[in-house]
Amino acid sequence: MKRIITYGTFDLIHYGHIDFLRRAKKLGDELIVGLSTDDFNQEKHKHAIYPYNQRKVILQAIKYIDKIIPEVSWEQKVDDIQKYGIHTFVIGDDWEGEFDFLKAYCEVLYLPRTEDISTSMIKDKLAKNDLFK
Ligand code: C2G
Repeated sequence: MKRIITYGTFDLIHYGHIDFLRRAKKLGDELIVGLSTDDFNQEKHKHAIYPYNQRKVILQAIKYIDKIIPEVSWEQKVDDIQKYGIHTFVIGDDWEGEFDFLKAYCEVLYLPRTEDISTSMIKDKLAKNDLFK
């Protein structure tokens, strides 16, 4: 049983998130997602539109995800890797190198982000009301 773990806010879920999760799941048999809590988002200086419980309901509907745990701190990853017997930690390459310290505990992979889509882009388009230009 090859367990994969990743972490994120996954706000205003979009196809870039979905394709990341599809590729992450392909790395093993089970994918665990550490979903950033609203408090932890504040630490990440991120303001999610959807609160944690709504983001969790959305992730629960995604077939690639087998388990969702709350991400409450930067420090929990090592404990999670040991607690869940994780084989691979994976995250988008916007984080390239940031989690290499986890190589002492499991494989660490950075996957290419999907181009031209992001939650902040969606927010900007909505704010400027130029959704279809
Ligand atoms: N992602 C992607 N392509 C995009 C947008 C996002 O592949 N166009 C990936 C990111 O690289 C990340 C995941 O989708 O691996 C979730 O993205 P965010 O919710 O923005 O994650 P982030 O806030 O960076 O949280 O401890 C780690 C942090 O919690 C990561």
